[in-house]
Amino acid sequence: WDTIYCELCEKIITDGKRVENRTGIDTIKVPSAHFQLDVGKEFPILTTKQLFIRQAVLEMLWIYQAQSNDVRWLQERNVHIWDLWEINENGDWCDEKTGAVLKHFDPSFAHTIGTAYGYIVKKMGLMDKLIYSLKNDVNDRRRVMSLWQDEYLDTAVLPSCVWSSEWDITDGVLNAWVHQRSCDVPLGLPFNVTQYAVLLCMLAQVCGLKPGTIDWSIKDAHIYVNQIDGIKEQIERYETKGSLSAPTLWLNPEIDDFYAFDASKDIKDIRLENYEHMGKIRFPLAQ
Ligand code: THF
Repeated sequence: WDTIYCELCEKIITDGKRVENRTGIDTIKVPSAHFQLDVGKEFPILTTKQLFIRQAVLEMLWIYQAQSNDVRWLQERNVHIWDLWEINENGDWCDEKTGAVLKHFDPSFAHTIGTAYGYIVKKMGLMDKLIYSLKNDVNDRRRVMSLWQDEYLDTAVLPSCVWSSEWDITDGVLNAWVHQRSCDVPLGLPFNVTQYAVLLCMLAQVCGLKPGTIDWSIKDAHIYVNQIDGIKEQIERYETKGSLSAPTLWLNPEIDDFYAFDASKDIKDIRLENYEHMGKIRFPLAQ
């Protein structure tokens, strides 16, 4: 996964076009990127930088298990990656630096990110439908989980970036196809890939399947211009040291209900074993 990742970064830096966007910090972007990972063979997590697995897994559980849009759920667990998109008491979403109101929402959305991610999963009953199909309709070809629901886009602070996943069973193996409309390659993508790999393994375990492949499709893969130095450092690490051997994911084997995996601060039913990495790289986050 480090190889695929660093090659994508390299491609963005060499072929990418510099563009403006809503955040005010330019990106260099390529319009599309695709790759496939075999989670059954090797657990995908970057080793050329430290990936914060606890935060990544909790964000995934927030969306798919708790099915929440409440940022306090994350904050209570010491995860602060959504703080910049929290609607305040007055219903306002504000610019982190100037305090200017970027968008106003109904105050009933206070402390949430509005109608995106976990809100949609819950509203549409997406997770229950998926699990039912995985357990009861092995040959189903309609397992599309779409977080992109037109009537809910206006009331979302940020419409879901990873917005769809499709789930395939072939010969007892569970495979996923994930689609991302906009991809912050330094910060978002390493989290997202590892999260979906964990989700795939959890679903495989509770549905009596083996974990298989993840195909990942990105539209607009970008690096913010203030992240380029960090990415060059990461590519340099890869070129001089290669990558380290992948860790293994441990899931508590006694759990056979997706909703029973512990989602407290220390996620004790989900653990990485032997995770070696080359240390943190700090990347700025564009609001
Ligand atoms: N906005 C932007 N500009 N990029 C994103 O990746 C992004 N997300 C979520 C919503 N809006 C986004 C937020 N996800 C980190 C990771 C994921 C995030 C936001 C922030 C982050 O800062 N990670 C650091 C360290 C975290 C820590 O120290 O705990 C890292 O080094 O990985 C797309 O999902």
